[in-house]
Amino acid sequence: MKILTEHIDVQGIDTIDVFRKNGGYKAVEKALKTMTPDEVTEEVKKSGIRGRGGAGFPMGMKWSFLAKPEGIPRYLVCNADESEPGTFKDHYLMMKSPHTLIEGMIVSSYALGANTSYIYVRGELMYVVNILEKAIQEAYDKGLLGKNILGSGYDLDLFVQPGGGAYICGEETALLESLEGKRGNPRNKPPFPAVKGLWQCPTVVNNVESISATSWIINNGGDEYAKIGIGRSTGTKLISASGHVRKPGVYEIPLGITVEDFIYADEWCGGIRDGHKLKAVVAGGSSVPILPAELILKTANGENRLMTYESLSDGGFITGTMLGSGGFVVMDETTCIVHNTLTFGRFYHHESCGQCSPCREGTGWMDKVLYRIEHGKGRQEDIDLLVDVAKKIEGNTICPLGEAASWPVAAAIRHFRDEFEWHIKHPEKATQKGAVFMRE
Ligand code: L3W
Ligand code: SF4
Repeated sequence: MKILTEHIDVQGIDTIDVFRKNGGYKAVEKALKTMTPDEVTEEVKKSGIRGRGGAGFPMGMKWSFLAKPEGIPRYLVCNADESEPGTFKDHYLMMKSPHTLIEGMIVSSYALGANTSYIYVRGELMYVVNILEKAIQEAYDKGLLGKNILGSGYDLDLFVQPGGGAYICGEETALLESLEGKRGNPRNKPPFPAVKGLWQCPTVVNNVESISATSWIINNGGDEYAKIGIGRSTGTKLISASGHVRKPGVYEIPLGITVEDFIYADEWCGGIRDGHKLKAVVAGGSSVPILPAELILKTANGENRLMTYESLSDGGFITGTMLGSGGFVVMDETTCIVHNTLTFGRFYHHESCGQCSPCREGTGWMDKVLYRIEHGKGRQEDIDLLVDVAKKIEGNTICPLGEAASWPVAAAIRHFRDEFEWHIKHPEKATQKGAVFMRE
């Protein structure tokens, strides 16, 4: 079942003519000519789709929170600042089929009553900015953007903004600050963007994948979308699979397949690379807790774990994790968990915006302590020190980056404590480069 990627390999799908020949822009015609904005919102609510950027917040509910004061403009902002380590699905979709996102932007902006919308693209992806700008020009030329779209009386201008080149600009309020031309520092919430967003006006911030799915929902109906998936995990999800699998790549899966199938079936990742076995998985991008092989395949009560929001988080952060942004990083037995934790920890230290002390100082502490463990200078008490610092960050910061930094460290120690101890007990094995130690 492919919703977003059905035509992704058709030659020329990045051009408007080929995109239209393959059914593109039908949702714009349907929504703008035959539906009211509220009817479009209703279909999105019925679909049950949850935000695909990482938090999984119900999209229709977010739209219904949008304040609509008289005479104040409203905005739709697409969060295309995809920077989460292990996550590269929005990049893939925009690069291969830019009109899929543009069509979703038109339908969604219409539903929200926005006449100006933005796509904020990760600054490093200038070639994607160029692809989108070319496609947007094509849409203007065909009367799908601009004044009186397809004679419907609805006007929309769509802009692409290259991002500020920092991971934190993907946090929705930092993104809005950056879009306003300021340093990308997250704002305190509430007020949520739905009430005070861009230029202090009501704003919806949605992920690329979420917005792109709205066209299929309008063409086929929210109820049809809700039939795909299981329970509150409806529809399909793009998963970026990387690491030690035989076939890394971006896959569109129906939510609800088993994790085991996703890793081992030929249709998806095709199993672990030859001669190796599964050790651990980071299922939803670097911000979510790592799980060892036995827990990623089965929940704590022995059931098959599914690729759904609920099943992956079953057991909370004791035996579970999160679907997050779908950055599925697979590690085999050659992976050193301490090295991996240090790599992620260093990333968050580098990317912390520095506004709140628990995150600014805590990520630095964790980086330093992890570095010394990895380099043969660790002390036994460092392991509990790391857990303590992680706990002190959690819940005490303005934005989720603090937690994103602390959860993976706490989870790595919870599930692989012996590996941290092994590093501390064997300083003689450290090398100048920071040895990648294996379990003996
Ligand atoms: C109005 C309310 N709106 C919540 C909105 C809120 C936001 C959405 C979800 O973090 C996570 C983070 C990363 N009235 C509302 C309301 N909203 N209550 O709902 O909000 P929230 O706070 O749950 O999450 P968030 O701030 O959006 C996102 C995790 O995702 N993550 C990050 C991935 C990074 C990428 C990337 O690079 N593309 O995806 C991965 O797991 O750690 O926990 O819109 O305004 N009462
Ligand atoms: Fe900045 Fe970290 Fe505070 Fe977020 S948690 S606002 S990244 S210092």
